[in-house]
Amino acid sequence: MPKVAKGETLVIGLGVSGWAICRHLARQGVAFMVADTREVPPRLDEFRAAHPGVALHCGALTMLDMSEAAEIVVSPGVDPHTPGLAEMWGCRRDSGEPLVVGEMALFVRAARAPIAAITGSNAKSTVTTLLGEMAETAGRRVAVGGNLGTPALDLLVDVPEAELYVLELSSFQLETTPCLGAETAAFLNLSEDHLDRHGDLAGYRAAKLGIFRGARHAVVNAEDAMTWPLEPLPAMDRFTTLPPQAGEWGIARQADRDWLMHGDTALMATDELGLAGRHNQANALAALAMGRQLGFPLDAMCEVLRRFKGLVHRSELIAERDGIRWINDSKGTNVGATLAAIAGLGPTLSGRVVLLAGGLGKGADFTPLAEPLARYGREAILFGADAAQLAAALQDSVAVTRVADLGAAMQRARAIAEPGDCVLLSPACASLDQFPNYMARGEAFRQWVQRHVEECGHG
Ligand code: UMA
Ligand code: ADP
Repeated sequence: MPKVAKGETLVIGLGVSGWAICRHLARQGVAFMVADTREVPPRLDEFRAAHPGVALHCGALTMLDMSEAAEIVVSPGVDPHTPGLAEMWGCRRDSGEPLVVGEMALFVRAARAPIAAITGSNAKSTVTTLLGEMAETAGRRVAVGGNLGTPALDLLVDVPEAELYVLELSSFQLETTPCLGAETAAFLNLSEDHLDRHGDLAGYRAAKLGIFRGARHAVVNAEDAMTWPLEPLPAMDRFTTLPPQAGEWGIARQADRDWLMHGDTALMATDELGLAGRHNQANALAALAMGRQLGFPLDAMCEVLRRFKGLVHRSELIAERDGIRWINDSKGTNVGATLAAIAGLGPTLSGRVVLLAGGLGKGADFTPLAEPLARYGREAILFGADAAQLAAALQDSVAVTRVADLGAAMQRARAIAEPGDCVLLSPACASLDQFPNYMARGEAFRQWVQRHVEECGHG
C-alpha cells in the first residue's frame, strides 16, 4: 500500500482549494504528498507538470497509509468521515493541534491582517461582497475571497499588502478550522442545507458555529437563535428586520418610509438601497454592523448600499416582456433561499409566481415551500433528480408539472405565464445532476430567455 512519508504533509483533494493548498505549501518549502478519492481527478496532468516530484495517490483513501503524516490538509468537498480519513479525524499532533485540518487553518497561521468572516445558509456572498466594497470605499486595502471567488490561501500572494481579509466561509471550511480568531464574524441565518454531509441540522449548525472560535466580535440574527454562539463573546451585535431594541440593527417606519436603524438612530431609507427585498435589508444591516466594528465611516458604507445592485444568479432580473418578468435565482440552492425569493417577490406581483425548481435536494425537507406557493404560486415546474420529492411536498398546495430538464421547464413556463407573473428559477436544489454548477444553470436560463423570450416574445 502507498504511504505518506514520515513527517510529510498530506493534501487531500485536487480541486480549487487543493491547488491553492499545494501552491502555499510549495511556497513555504513544506514537503507534501497529494491524494484524491477519484481515480482520475480533473487537471491531473497539469498538476503533475506544475508539481513534478510530488507523490500522488488517486482512489480510495483506505488504500493509502497516512499513519505517519505530519499533518493532513483536507479540501472542503471531502468529508472528514470518509473511510480511510475518518480514523485520523479527531487525532492530535505532538503539538496538541488537530492532525486533520482544512485550508483555513493554514491561512490563519500565515495571515498578517485581521479577518472579517461571514457564514450562514444564505446571503454569504452578498454580505461578503458588500463588506468588501465598503472596505474599499473606506480606503482600506482589502482582500476578498474564500468560498466565494479566490481561495483564501491565494489571497496571501494576490494581495500581499492586505490590511483586511473579508472571507466567505462554508460549513465545510469551518468544520476543519480549529481556531479562526476573526476580528468580526457573522452568522447570518440557518436553514437546511448540506444535510447529506452533516447528518442533521444540529451537525450543520455545529460546523457553522466554528466561525466564532477565537472571534473578538460577533454579528448574529436576532430573529434566528440558531445563529447565536453557544458561549458569550467579548462583543456581539444583533440585526433584525423588526424595529430594533437598544443597540440592535433593525428596520423602523418613520415619516411613511422604512429606515435602516442602529438603535434609535435612522441611517438610511430602505427605498434608497440598490438591492431589493426584505432579505436584502437584513443583509445590509449585517454588513453595516461588521463595517462599524471595523471602523468604516457610515457615509462610505451607505454609498455602497445605494450603489450595489446585487450579484448575478441571485434574484437577477433577466428580462421583462409582455408583462412577464424572468428572474434568475439559480444560486437558490436550498429551501431557505427559495423561500426568501418567493416571499420577497410574491407581494410585489400583480400576477403569480411560476417556479422552476429541482435538482439535487441534499436531503432537505421541501414542505416549507408549500405555504408561500399556495399564496403566491401559479405552478411549480419541476425537473432533475429530486423532482419527485418536491412534487410530493408541493402538489397539495399548488399546481405541479414534472418535466425532464430546465429547457422543458422554460417552454412550459412560457406557455402558461400570464401578464403580471414572474417566471422564477429558484431551484431549492444543487445543480450537479444536470449542470457543472449553479452558474451554468443560471447561464442556461439567461440564454434561453434571450433566445426565446426577448427575440420572439410570448406569442
Ligand atoms: N472531490 C472528490 N474527491 C476528492 C476531492 C474532491 O470526490 O478527493 C469532489 C467533491 O466531493 C466535490 C468536488 O470534488 O464534489 C469539489 O470538491 P473540492 O473540495 O475540491 O472543491 P474546490 O474545487 O476546492 O472548491 C471549494 C468549494 N467547493 C466545495 O466546498 C464543494 C468552492 O465553493 C469554493 O469556491 C472553493 O473551494 C474555494 O474556496 C463552491 C461551493 O459549492 C462554490 N461551496 C458550497 C456552497 O457554497 O454551498 C459549500
Ligand atoms: P450564499 O453565498 O450564502 O449562497 P448568496 O448571497 O449567494 O448567498 O445568495 C444565495 C441565495 O440566497 C440567493 O438565492 C439569494 O436570493 C438568497 N438570499 C439572499 N439573502 C438572503 C437572506 N437574508 N435570507 C435568505 N435567503 C437569502
